[in-house]
Amino acid sequence: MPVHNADLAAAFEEIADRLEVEGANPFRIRAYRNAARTLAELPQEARALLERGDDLTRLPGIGDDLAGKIREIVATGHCGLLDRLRSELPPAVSELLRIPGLGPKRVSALYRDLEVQTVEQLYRAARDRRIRALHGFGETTERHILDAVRAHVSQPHRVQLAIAARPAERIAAELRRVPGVAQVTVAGSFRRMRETVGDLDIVATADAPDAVMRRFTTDGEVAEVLSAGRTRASIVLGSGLQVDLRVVAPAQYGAALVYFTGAKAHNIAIRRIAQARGLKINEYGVFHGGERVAGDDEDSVYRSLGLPWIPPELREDRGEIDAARAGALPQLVELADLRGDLHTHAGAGDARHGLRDMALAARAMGFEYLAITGQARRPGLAGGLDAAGLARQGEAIDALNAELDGITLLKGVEAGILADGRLDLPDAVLGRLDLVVGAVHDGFHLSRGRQTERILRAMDRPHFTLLAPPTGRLIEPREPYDVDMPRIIGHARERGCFVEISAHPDRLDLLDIHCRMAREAGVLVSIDSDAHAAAELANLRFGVGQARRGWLEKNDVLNTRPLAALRPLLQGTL
Ligand code: DGT
Ligand code: CA
Ligand code: CA
Repeated sequence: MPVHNADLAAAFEEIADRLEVEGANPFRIRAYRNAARTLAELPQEARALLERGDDLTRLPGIGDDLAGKIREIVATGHCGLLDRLRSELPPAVSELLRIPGLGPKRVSALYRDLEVQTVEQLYRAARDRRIRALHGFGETTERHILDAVRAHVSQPHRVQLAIAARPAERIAAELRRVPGVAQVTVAGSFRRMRETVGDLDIVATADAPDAVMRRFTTDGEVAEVLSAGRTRASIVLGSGLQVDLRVVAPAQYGAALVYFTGAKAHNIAIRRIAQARGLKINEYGVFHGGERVAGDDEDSVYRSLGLPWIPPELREDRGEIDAARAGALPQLVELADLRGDLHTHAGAGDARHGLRDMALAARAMGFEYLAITGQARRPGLAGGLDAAGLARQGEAIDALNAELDGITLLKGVEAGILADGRLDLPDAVLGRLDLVVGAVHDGFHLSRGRQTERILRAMDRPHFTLLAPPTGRLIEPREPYDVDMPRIIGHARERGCFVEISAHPDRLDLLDIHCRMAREAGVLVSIDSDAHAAAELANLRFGVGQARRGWLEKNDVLNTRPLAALRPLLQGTL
């Protein structure tokens, strides 16, 4: 197995962790951490550099000793020092160190005094109240450890975007109120609108950081302050979500924002461009020799690299830099471009609001139309719609449309795609509707071939309009079922039907790469909330984020069409 930079970086991080538990010299520990970082960011493989006979000590933070370790690992796949450290301390130390509140000192005390070697043993020690007696621990610490272990084992390590949005926006708003604070932005994967975030990264500007740091580390939801320096701090909220804050001078805002927005791969790519132009870029600015040439705002940073500003959702090093250079960045769709929502539930089944409430909420969002798409009746579903139920709902919709100005309700249904590709309502019933959303509700275990086939056959039904998230992905806990998306998108194009991004926080599919595929195939994507209550229409912004990550422009999105243009498109599928 060839050794990659990521393997080298992981080995050095583990060495640093273990040295820290052993109480080694802090400079030595830092040297390994810096080297890990250098390796992780290195554009070429260290292995290749060695093969070329390059001198690794020319890399930042790599001295003779570390260069020797890199050579050793590349040549043998092993590191003698790490092997020795592993034999001295339990293998699960690295995992113990990742539990909030457990620094190396505590991990080593727990190991020495209570023989705690694993997370499981840690849990039992805390539960049995053996930790409080240790020197330097106490009852409160023990309780925090117990909570942290529970959070560590029971929670997914990533948090859904919509869930993270609540603390993100609350904390940002509170920091903005601190006197002397000018700008506060939640950067990182949150700003890139990834469907889940590992932690939150906040960048704030202030001439003096003290007040904003204090406000941050004393936030009402803090369970643990992991670190608190002069300009940077990390906290863990009661929910287990970690939040990092970085306070910079107003003139460094742009550079810090670019850096902490990432993604890391994007940062590495733009650093390479900077190097080629004889510039140095970091979180403080862009420099030419000793002179600072950019960094006040993001625009100046990109301009100094000869690029236009790149929207955060595109910053994944997936072609955005070439597109920027060529002046070919997409004009990304915005929430304000949406004219309606084509997949919502009201007035039937598990919907929590009546048709009128939903219609008024949609109108208040500035929408022109709203499709009501209750679920068709099926075994095990309470309140599903049959032909008679749909007819009654159709009459109620006609009455509301006659009464309400400024919003038009469309008649739809969410039909289940059966195992053989039929839909769970007869064609004669579906034909009376404005649109039919097809969804897979069961049979997630089918093979990739059969799953794909059943969806293709369903799309062939005469009244099929819009395919609800065909990956059936629930971010947690259900794994995606395997389908052949290129085939499905190709078929949608032949058939003239559409695919959906569900803005529902649990779903957020299509995946961004499939959005891009749909765009390239000319298949329109509908961004829908799947709302079961009026307030859930607000989730559409996360669907728009997903569309933007998939490079979609206004014209690529079905429900940016005004009603007059939408109707013939829907008709075309009936
Ligand atoms: P997450 O938290 O896993 O959802 O993903 P991010 O992208 O928020 O990653 P995070 O929180 O580790 O770091 C925030 C940003 O900081 C990241 O997007 C880019 C930047 N960053 C972090 N570590 C490095 C690094 O080692 N090198 C470079 N160039 N940038 C980094
Ligand atoms: Ca993050
Ligand atoms: Ca972070």
